[in-house]
Amino acid sequence: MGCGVSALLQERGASVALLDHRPERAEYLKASGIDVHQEGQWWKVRLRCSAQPTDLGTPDLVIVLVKAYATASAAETLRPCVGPNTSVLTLQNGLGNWETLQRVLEPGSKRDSSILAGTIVMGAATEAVGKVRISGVGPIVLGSPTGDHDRARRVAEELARFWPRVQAVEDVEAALWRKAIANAAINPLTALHEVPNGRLLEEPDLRADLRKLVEEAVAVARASGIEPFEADPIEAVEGVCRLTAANHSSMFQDLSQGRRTEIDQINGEIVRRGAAAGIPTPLSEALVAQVKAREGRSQQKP
Ligand code: KPL
Repeated sequence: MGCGVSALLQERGASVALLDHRPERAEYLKASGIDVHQEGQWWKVRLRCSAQPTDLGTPDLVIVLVKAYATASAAETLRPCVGPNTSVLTLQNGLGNWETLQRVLEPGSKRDSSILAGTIVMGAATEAVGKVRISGVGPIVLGSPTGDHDRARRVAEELARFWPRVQAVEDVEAALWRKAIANAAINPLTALHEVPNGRLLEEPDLRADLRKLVEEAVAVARASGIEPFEADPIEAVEGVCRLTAANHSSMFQDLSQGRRTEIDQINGEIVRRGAAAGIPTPLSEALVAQVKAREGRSQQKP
């Protein structure tokens, strides 16, 4: 996602610098650029890239797209890039990312934080280092979880110059939960059964589990004071499956390639928050255990 989003923003005229924690990969991307496959064609984007945050100055906007288990260490790494006029926007999967960024980057601050949060829907798969296939670019929805709505609107306006659809919302927590609920239902099932997202609608057993996972997660959201969906939540998540039918979810890709998954930051968060609110989440809990067991069996790559 980091390579894909950087490449698309740079191609559309933004001045992008990519911060990659792996020095050898940063060097490679700097020298070779990013190859993007989109709508049947490969094209190349060259951009600034470094593993040294001090090489990259203090931009107007830092977008965080690392895996959700790496948010705290990414925040430590990117600290030198955060100047007085910098906003930091997480578009990661999972719950708890903006809180982690705020804890590391602005300890003690509660309101009008420079940390923004949002969601992005984009099908992206890494074919090799610096080679990314993009299969659909959806909107970015963002907002200020601490109430700095002017900042969120300014950033959304600026980002909309380079991204097809950007929406600033005041209730960003609902948007984060909507995405987390879709991920909590789609990702572990597709990863464990090794199917593309659309198959969850075709197999009756998988569809029943999908619905159960949505119900569990929505109950936890409601217990946390969030009403994530205006209409039917199950219909909404099934809509994501339809929209991304041919996609292999990020968790499917991670598990099948022996990488650590975001299960703890997606379903794990829902289980923990459910337990704190007295809401049972048995299916999510079972899938956390199954995904972790599979992670443990495959060779771990960071
Ligand atoms: O965000 C996704 C992911 O794979 O992580 C979805 C929306 C499920 C698309 O595949």
